[in-house]
Amino acid sequence: MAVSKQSVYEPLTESAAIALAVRLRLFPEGAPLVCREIGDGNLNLVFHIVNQQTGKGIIIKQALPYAKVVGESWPLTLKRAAIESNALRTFASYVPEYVPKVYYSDESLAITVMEDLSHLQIARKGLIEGKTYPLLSQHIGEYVAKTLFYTSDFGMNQQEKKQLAQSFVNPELCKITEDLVFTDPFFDHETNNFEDELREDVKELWNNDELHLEVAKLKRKFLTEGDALIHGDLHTGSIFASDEETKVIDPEFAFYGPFGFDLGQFFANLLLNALSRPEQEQEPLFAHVEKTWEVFANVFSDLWEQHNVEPYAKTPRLLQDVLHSTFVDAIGFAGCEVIRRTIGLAHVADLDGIEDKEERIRAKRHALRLGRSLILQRNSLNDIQEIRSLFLQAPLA
Ligand code: SR1
Ligand code: MG
Repeated sequence: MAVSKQSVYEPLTESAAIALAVRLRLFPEGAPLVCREIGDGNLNLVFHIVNQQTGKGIIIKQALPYAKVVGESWPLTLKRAAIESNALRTFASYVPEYVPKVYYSDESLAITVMEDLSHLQIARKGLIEGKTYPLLSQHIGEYVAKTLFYTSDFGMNQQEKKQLAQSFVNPELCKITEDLVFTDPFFDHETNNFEDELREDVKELWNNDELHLEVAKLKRKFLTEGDALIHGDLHTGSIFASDEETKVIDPEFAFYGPFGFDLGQFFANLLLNALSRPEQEQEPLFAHVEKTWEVFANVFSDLWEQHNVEPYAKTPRLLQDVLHSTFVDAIGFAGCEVIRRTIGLAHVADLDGIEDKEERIRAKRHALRLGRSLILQRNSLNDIQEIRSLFLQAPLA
């Protein structure tokens, strides 16, 4: 459907969202429609419109001109809605089974109209309830491998890649990650938010020069390495799942970034969930971290062998070198994500939802030590299974 250029931005209400769906003829004429705003993320409005006769629905997602999590004092570009719909369409060309269908988008209204995934559940919520999603790592490993490979200099025409990268320049959303993931948590910054009981542990991070050096190196990679079109915010709240299906949503942070970033964020959020569980229930999370990496490495390697457009593709050890640096970076990025979700501006319900305060503080202290170990020891890990040992040793680190 064509993108309208005349619309003037205004935040939708539930009735305006229904009127828009009717105007776009997304439902049969006269269908009894109901709408609810269901957005529970940090940034956007999300309208769920359902035809009461058939039960069929759609989602209208609209960007607000500010960050909802903070309020109107934090203005935020509406262009992120176009980045999101374009990223969904681009990813759909490689992994249609793992992204929602986009029916319509309007850059001026900052909306994306897409497939209703309400038969699935946000993976973070399900994991908190103790679900394990047996296919999650198989699906995410494949999703990441294909989206990274096919949008990189190895998988697509290298001139076209530069053009694609240009259309995903996303400075404002990248700045959020640069600040909230890589900078603020490592300094005494006003955006940080943590319990008083953690102050001594947090101060240790603020005063640790070795840690600062390693986070600075990771931040530099995020700032400068344009390997592939990455999702940019691949935490478990950006994934809808069931035991059979997985859909990755919300790529408004998409841009050309480092290969390891999406994997790192996903690993971190699995580990954050493990931190919130009793020891005997952590196994499925470790297994997901390991399987995601194994599937990623296998699928990426197959694509490399079969579809590589780079003349140096067959050079001995090049693939191993790319996989190794992706692995090391992913572990480091995971460490930054674990720390920022514990003491930074945007927390996760996995940890904040631990009701018993003592237990919560213990889990958060564990998280800080795990994050630090992931960052500092990333270069000496030999394989993905060693994340388990880091996790188990972290309380003593
Ligand atoms: C102000 S936005 C806070 C966080 O929410 C998004 O999902 C990103 O993770 C961002 O860092
Ligand atoms: Mg999001």
